[in-house]
Amino acid sequence: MSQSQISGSQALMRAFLAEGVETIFGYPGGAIMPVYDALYDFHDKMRHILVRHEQGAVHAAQGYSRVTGKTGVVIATSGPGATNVITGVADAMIDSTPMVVVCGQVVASLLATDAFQETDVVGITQPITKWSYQIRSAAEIPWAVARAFYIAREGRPGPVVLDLTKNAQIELMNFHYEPCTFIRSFIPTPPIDEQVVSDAAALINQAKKPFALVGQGVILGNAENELLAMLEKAQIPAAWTLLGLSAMPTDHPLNKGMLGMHGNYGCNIKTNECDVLIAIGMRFDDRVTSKLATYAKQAKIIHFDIDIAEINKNVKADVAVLGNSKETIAAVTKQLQPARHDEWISSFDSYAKIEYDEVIKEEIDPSTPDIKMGEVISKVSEATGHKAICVTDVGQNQMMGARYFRFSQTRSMVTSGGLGTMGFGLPAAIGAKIGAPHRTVCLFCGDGGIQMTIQELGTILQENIGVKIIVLNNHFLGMVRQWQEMFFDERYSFTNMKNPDFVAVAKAYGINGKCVSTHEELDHAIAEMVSNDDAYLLEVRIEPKGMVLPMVPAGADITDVRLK
Ligand SMILES: Cc1ncc(C[n+]2csc(CCOP(=O)(O)OP(=O)(O)O)c2C)c(N)n1
Repeated sequence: MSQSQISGSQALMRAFLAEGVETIFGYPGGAIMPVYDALYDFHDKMRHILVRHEQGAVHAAQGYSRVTGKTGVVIATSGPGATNVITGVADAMIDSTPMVVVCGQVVASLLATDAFQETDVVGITQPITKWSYQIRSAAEIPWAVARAFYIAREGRPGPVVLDLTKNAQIELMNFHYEPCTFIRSFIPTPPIDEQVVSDAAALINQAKKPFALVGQGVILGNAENELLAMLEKAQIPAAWTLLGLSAMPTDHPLNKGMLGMHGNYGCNIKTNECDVLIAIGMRFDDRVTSKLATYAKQAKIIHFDIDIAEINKNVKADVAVLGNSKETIAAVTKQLQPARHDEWISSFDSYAKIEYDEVIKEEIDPSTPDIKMGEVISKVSEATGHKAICVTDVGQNQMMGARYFRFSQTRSMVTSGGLGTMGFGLPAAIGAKIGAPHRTVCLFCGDGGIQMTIQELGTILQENIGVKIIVLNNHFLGMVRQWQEMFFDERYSFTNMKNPDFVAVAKAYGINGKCVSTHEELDHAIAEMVSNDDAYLLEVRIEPKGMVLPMVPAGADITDVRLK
């Protein structure tokens, strides 16, 4: 380590390099200019993506992190730059995405004077970060950055914000970097309790009707193989939360589909029929459980999680297996006896058939001239050999993406789960493509959501990022319209959209595209879209009043599945 003096900004760059940072998403401004000046000298070592809005930087970092498993890095200026990252930081917090966000701040001597572009960033971000810290001197930078990456990454991941005063960026300091490996009283990964492992295995060994509910914790713990080994050894059918999607291939015989409000019929019904419910790296979100008072009351509950705060939060666990999913799943599997539950597993089939006949068949292969969302998504998935990364925005497009895209490899679903942030999709797709440049990245978004961050087409133009943007244009804020139809007497209050010519907008940014409104045009355009690795915007005029079904109404029993 060099002992010669360098500026705080250079120290930040060297700390990033020490943490293995390869990509930074950011946007400059007055209070972060010394950092950008240092970045000028490091641009051949780290790629900086200049976004068009700081919210885009955070969502792009999320997309990057989701597909790579690495910690996303964002730089923004103080004041409005910092407040523009807030939505993304909150999104990363609720979806457990590791991220380090560095915001500029006014010089320390001006703090609390309402100086130009001063905001209380630590105050704003404390409830939505794992750690939020103001750095007031250059000497603190290596320590704070090391700690930031450690906290963001370890245990249940999440965002960290560093509020970096301008004087700290300029001051000289002796650089010495030591990665953080321990913080007193912070136990990111609880040690495995062997007794609990035995208790969990005993419950599963006795089960006649075991059912696994799989969440993102499996992906975050890189435990996909361990999960598969467990499910196969004891022949346990499994279903997925929105963020757990893609942890196991869609066509695996034990994969029974998605849980929750727009999940698969059988998965929701069987939740209240299983005798042992094995929740792995999921947090019993209300979109998954619906009414807690009637949720899986007949079952013994085993809850695997790395975060003790999730245990008994919504659903009381009979056995709580704390620890890293890779290790806990493997430990329990070792004590499992090989088993078969053929009748139980095939009992999902009749529900799958009803759902197929009443919902899926018409959705993916419509008998009417109108294009349907499910049709578009299943055709795009097919055209990519089910190997692409599916990024969604929020709304009907999100639920349809989750239902109809098929997955053959992990880390292939990127979506805003807990926060449900419209505008997430386009920048997240950019980050996903940067993280996985050799994979096809398909974004499905609504005509509403794309307009929340549409300026990121400029980032695609500047960085030449080959994302496939599929705008499912129903001229409505579709999901809200669906609720108005079902629960508000069809009073369509401010949900219809008069839209721009999306293809012309894309063209203005140098992106090729097409607008289609028939099934045949759709087929041709999809083939053209996937024929090369360039960016492409496909606007699909779909039926205006499509519905995402099945649906469990908010707050109803999880078995109250509406097929129409
Ligand atoms: C930032 C933000 N504002 C509002 C909402 C509420 N909301 C959820 S879905 C939705 C409609 C989305 O419409 P569109 O983007 O056209 O997609 P569609 O549902 O038609 O697929 C709205 C307004 C939200 N989730 N996020």
